[in-house]
Amino acid sequence: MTDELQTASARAEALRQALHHANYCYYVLDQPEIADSEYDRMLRELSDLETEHPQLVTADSPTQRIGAAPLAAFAPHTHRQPMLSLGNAFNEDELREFDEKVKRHLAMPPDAPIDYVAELKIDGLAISLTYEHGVFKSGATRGDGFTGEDITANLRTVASVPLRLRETEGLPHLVEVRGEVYLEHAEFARINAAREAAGEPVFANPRNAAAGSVRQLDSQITAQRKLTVFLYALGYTSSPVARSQWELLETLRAWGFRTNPNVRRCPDIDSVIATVAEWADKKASLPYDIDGLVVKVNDFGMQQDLGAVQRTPRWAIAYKFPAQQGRTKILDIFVQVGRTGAITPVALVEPVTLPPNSVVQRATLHNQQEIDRKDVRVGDTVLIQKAGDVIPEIVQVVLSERPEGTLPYRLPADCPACGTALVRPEGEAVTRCPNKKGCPAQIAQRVIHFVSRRAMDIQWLGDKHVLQLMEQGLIKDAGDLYFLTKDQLLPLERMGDKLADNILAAIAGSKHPSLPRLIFALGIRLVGEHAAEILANHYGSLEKLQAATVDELDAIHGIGKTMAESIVAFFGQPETAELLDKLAHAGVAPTTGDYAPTGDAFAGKSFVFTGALQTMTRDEAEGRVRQLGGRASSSVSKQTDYLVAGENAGSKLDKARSLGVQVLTEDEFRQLAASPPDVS
Ligand code: 0OX
Repeated sequence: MTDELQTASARAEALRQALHHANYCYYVLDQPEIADSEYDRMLRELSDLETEHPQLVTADSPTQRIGAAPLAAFAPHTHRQPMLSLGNAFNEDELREFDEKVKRHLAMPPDAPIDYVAELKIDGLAISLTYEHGVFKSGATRGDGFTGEDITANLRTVASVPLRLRETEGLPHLVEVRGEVYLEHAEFARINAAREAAGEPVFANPRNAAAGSVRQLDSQITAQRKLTVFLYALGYTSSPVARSQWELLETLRAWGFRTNPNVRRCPDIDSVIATVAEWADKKASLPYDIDGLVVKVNDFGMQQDLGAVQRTPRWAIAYKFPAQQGRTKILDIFVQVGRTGAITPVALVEPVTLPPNSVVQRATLHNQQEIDRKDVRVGDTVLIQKAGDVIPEIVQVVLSERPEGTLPYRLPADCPACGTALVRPEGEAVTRCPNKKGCPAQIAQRVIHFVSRRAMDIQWLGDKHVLQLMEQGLIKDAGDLYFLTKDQLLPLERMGDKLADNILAAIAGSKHPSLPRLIFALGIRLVGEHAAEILANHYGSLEKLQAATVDELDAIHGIGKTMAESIVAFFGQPETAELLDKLAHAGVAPTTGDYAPTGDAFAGKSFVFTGALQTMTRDEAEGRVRQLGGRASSSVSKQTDYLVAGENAGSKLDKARSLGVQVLTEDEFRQLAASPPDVS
């Protein structure tokens, strides 16, 4: 090893340790010790070192959380020790019965107290994490308890999954740790808002969203969702770890795992029942969903004696809260076509009031897989549930009340709006209408999206107007809006002289949106407002974005392969060219603002930024370079013209100096970018 490499290697290890510790303080202890900016700076320095010396990348490096290349399918993962499932108790009596059985089995007197641990039952997805010599090796779903799916790449992106355990005495060299991956309410709402904006079907509840996120073949998508984990059990261990559940939770915490703080040691079943009653009221104040409590016999010796029946332990039980459910009947099932062609089946039900006071008439059925899983049929009596402000969903069919002659429901083979054969790409849950160009439902939804407040914000023009304009053949895409005349508007229903004027003025007034709004308004599949912002910052103009390749887009932080492919496919469609042509002819052009190129003073010049900038983000600085016609690159080479060194610049600065690259301070860069000299 050269001296330089040795220094870099030591520095990388110091950075990894500091980052692991910062992560532990933030996610496990909930007591951050350093500022986010300091964390970002260290992560960037480590990433720079690894770019320069790829041999320094380790599996447990905090830089490895960003997501890997998409998979074709999940590999099976056999659990070293099967994952258990829980029996249920629905009321106090059933909890007491459980307590009595425990004592009978242990040959204890009926009035002897048992020491229990009561944990919240997190409504997420059960996972198993395997660590070898303290390093995260693999992560899997439960599957059938024996074999699950290998979701290592996805779990690696979850910030609260430790990539390396804290050094503690007695850490087994091989250990499986079990827990739950879930989404907090705020993140669930953010994901759904973004999906709605990007033309994707929304998730019905946080659990489905967590499952959909963790079972993603593209881990870069998982990385964009802030999933969280709580750990609560062990699978296989190469050496014994604890003598009780209480001790185990303490040990897991010491190893660096996040455990739920709302856990209580209950000296007898009365104390368990009091705890359960307490949480029935308090659960609404939690930032995540729980569907009950898990009650466990604390002592591992007793657990061993009690054993399990068909993978269901006798030493634990899930107490389930009564859900806010109602019974109703399915009157019909129809499908909605989204603007990206996604087909969502929706059940029309007999109106039913769910406590406290919401009347439900429709429930999402998600997709064909979900319909098959629950075997929902028209005519069925069903249990329907609405949690918080999420979309109501069908929990299960009451089979005993199924009338004769019902048939399994199958999504139509053809699009109800245009008759085109629907497709479902292998491995995907969503069925789509592929007729992007001609499907009136998709086109109408695209125009409605284009007009909407967060896109081009064309006021006065309602969804019903858009549908009428389409039906009458007055518009074929959003571009046609700019060529409408008052005479064409006046005959529409719910139209008047003043309204027609207002609409035309609103359309004309929308011609100069910001670039992110325009990109968002185009309705590219998977591109929501946030991605539109990133793309606008990166490319500075629609023309440059249009010319981007999949590899180039994929390399942008926050974009990812799947979105990159969707963007390139969008600009490759003839109907996109037609739309952009119409928009250009109508004079629709983004405001010059912060995005469009404003000069060519940096033309042909290549910039690299390193270290922490103080007065702007790296994105902003790189955006400014592009605005002036230059290129921003991430690694220093002989081709680099300028290296801009922020605070604590590391190895790139040394390299730039050794190659004779001109080094600028942040201040000098600002001056150059504000009034660029003649760069000849
Ligand atoms: C939860 C949860 C689930 C694991 C092995 C037998 C008992 N959803 O929060 N399961 C368990 O324990 C099972 N504990 C939990 N807290």
